[in-house]
Amino acid sequence: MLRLYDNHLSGNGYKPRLLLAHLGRAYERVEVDTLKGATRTPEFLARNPNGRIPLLELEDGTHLAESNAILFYLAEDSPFLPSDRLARALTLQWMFFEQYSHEPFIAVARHWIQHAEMTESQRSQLPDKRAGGDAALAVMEEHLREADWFGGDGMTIADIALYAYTHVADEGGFDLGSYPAVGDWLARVRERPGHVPMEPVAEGVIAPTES
Ligand SMILES: N[C@@H](CCC(=O)N[C@@H](CS)C(=O)NCC(=O)O)C(=O)O
Repeated sequence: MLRLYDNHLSGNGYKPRLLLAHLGRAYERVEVDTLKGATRTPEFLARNPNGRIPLLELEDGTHLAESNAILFYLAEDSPFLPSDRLARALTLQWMFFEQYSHEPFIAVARHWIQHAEMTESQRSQLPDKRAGGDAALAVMEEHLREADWFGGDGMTIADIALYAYTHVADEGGFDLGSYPAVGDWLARVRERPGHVPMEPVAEGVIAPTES
């Protein structure tokens, strides 16, 4: 059985949780206390030298890190990864956008505000995080004025990657009301049959659900 090392507060961890729910695949979920350094122990570093969740352990014991690589692996042969060459590349385009232009601003601002005591240095960087996050949301808004989804004609792993931290962007101080097309897209993702919310998160073996 697949095993997912995860943390219940993590949007990066939520990405594979949401895809696995849509695929109706059973897996074992292991909660890792990232705030207490549990990703930096010798045992965890032996599984992922980069010391981060999410981490997928395959049936043969191989480990796969990086949330979007995990999505790509799991989505093979499913409608969430288009077979058309250009649509596949556009799906990757938006997933790289998520990692470089979106997550470092929106997820980090949320993390600082919600889950940790902010340092002086973090407080001084917050305006730049806000500006970067708003720039990413504006790019998404522009795309969604013309298209329903990112990457393909239907929902793809690019939508899952972008949904994870966009739907909680308000927790990072972002005003989603300024991005109406993003709001409509969030509702489309949320209303898709088989959707699971980010929280609460079950422990142990997660049984397949209808998709
Ligand atoms: N680029 C990575 C980022 C993963 C990441 O930042 N994970 C955080 C939780 S969201 C983590 O494990 N932090 C604990 C640590 O750095 O020790 C991905 O997309 O999976």
